[in-house]
Amino acid sequence: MAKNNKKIVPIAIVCALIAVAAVAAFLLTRPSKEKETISVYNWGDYIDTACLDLFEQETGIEVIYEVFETNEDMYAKIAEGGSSYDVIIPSDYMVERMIEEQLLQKINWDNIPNIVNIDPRFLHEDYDPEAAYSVPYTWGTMGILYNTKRVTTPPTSWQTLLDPAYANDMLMLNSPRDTLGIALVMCGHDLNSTDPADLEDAKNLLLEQKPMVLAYVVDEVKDKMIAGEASVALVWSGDATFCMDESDDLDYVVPEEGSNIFYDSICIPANARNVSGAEKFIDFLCRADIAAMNYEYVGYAIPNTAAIELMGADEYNASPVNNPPQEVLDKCHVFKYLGDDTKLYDQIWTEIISDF
Ligand code: N2P
Repeated sequence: MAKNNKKIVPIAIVCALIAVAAVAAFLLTRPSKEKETISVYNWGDYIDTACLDLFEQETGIEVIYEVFETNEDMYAKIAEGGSSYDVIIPSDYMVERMIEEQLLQKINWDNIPNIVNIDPRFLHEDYDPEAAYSVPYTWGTMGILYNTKRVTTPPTSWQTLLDPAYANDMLMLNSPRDTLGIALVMCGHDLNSTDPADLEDAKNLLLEQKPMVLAYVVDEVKDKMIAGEASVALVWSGDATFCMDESDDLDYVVPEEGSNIFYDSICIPANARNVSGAEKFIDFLCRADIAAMNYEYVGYAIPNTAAIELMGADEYNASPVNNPPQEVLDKCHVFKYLGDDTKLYDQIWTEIISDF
């Protein structure tokens, strides 16, 4: 017996080791049960988060969601390379830059059947002439949001933002391209100017304005204007719509000197990890019911004809903020990517907001 037992123990150990190895091999080679995810990088307040929940429920794909405040912040994060997103939403000039720098990938339209819902006049814009890299999401203008109780004569000019009557009562956008673009227009220059003399004028104008600025803000502009903390603000039209829905004391104007018109688009970065998940999400956002739900929450004008029809085109078109008259649109221009001259803008902007 004792002799036999001596043999049985090593056999048992060998069997146990084989079993452990088999279980380990099974665990390592079986298909992963990990949840599929996509990672989305969007502007603040730029989606109805209920849409994210719905997407997760419908597809089982979990959305990892992060926000940015400006194109420049988003670009810096992507260009730096340490991060990987599957879906991003840059504006026109930033789409142009990112295509040029090969930071985006072409979209496989076969996988975005709901693209038929997008009004074709929003495709083939100059920033993506072959309509290869971007799916139109929203669009809008820049203008002045003002409190009608305190600004009793409706403003017509950008000069309102230099009026000492609103000293410490005005909000400006903490966004280099937008704010310098409008300053260029206020000086009578092209909003895409790269002429150092024009930019010097714009800089001086913003430095002159600076002591009168209550704050340079982005998403906080909405709460502040709704709460009546300032009388006038430089805003994007969709934020104006959002605020005007919340307060009867607010109105919006695109000044007569002209302004910027922007197109924000959904793109897939070159280094995306889950392209098929990204395509599903983009197609979901282009669905009429989802685009309509998103519009009701976000407030920005949409290029989705099917969603507009679903909500009622007459009501949608009745908003002069999101459906500006042609004479207003004729005076609005799209920002272009300015190549190396972007550095000049960045330098000036740093000078303006430093020591505020
Ligand atoms: C929403 C940001 C809108 C982006 N908070 C304007 N291009």
